[in-house]
Amino acid sequence: MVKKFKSSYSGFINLNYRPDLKKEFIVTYSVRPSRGQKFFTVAEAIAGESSIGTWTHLETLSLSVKNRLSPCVFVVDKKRGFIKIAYPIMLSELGNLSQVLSFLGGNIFSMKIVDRLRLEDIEFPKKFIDSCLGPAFGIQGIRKILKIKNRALVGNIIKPKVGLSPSQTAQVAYDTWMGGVDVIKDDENLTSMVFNKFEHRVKKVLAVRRKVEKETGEKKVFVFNITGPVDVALKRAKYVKNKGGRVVMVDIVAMGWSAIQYLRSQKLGLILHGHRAGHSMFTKDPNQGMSMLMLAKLSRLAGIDQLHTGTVVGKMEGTAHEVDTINDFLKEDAGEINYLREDWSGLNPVMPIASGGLHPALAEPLIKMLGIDLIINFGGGIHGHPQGSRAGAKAARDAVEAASIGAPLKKYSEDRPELKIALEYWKDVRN
Ligand code: CAP
Ligand code: MG
Repeated sequence: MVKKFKSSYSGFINLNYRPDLKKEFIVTYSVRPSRGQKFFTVAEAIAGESSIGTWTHLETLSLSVKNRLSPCVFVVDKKRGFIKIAYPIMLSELGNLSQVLSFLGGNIFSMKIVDRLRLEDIEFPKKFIDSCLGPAFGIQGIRKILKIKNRALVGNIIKPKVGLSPSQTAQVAYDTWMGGVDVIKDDENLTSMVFNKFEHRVKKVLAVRRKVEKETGEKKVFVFNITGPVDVALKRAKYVKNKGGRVVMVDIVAMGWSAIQYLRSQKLGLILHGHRAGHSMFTKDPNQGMSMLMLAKLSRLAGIDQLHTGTVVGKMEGTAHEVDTINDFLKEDAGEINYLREDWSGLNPVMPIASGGLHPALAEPLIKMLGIDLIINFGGGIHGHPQGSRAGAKAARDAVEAASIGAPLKKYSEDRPELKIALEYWKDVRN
């Protein structure tokens, strides 16, 4: 008689286990089992399916493999709906973020016994962190290029998002830089379009940047969006570097970790700006997908120097606690949701970017909440100023300067007409 088979999803729970970040990943998942499924069974299936197990017994699964590669579920919190699993580092390929995602964010999300699943956090072993390149510039490198020490950086997104020609873009950039902005960027959906070819835009804008730097005596940067197939993106990045540019942008969700790691490995000597457009496809539902903190960790490992993380007060989702936790992590401090503190000392810190629905009055609460290691990006909040982009930029710069030194905004605006107008114009806007 044929004996009844047992799945290879068993033997992975030990609530007395003490994990060791030196040789294990510690992973937190929020879990909601499907109807009729037991929490512990689901927890074990998650551990098994993401490592050495499958739905049935395996004649090929040796004791030696089990001993070396078994994960261990060491926290099962049924009430709050989360589990923690320690995975041996050998289950990963050092330096390969795509593999990490197939491993910890793979099949388990499709299992029928799981109703909702969210990858909340991975605490990485130091050996894995050190196997990744991380940001080439980071916060200090960015500040050094711009020669700005003691204030938040003033950013701008050219608006409209798409539609301007290269010459019009350069003209808007001129006005905005002259008004006092430090960092100007392409929008996420502008790459090389029929009305605005990439190379043409780079030439026009960089010619203007040189002129502005001469006229103002300040350093300025423009963030060119190189998003596309990776060979095209690399060609564009090299073009920017050749023409004297300093920063390129990748839409990280659209391009993926493989592309970002590849671009970073090319040692281009360019700051990498990470736009997170599309992240809400998997971060927005609090019970499903992946947390924004995870996206930030992967970005830092991959080599993003400056990353959009949310504004709290702007037009996009993101609570104060969430944005603060992410920014603290990027800037080095471990956020309080970490169970054991990872050691990221080997990789440069990342500059967080607040963007989306911002106008000058919002610089104050933002800096109070998030500190001055921050790029504050204004799009509509500069180009929508009733007196135009240059005045809008001046108002934004004044507001960021005031907030960076803790000066009351209203008083600061008394002899700064552009700021005064902006405060009045957008006074009822709380996105
Ligand atoms: C902002 C923006 C940014 C988003 C990104 C936009 O423009 O250019 O891409 O804010 O969001 O297209 O909406 P406005 P996040 O300043 O005119 O709103 O940083 O949250 O990823
Ligand atoms: Mg945008």
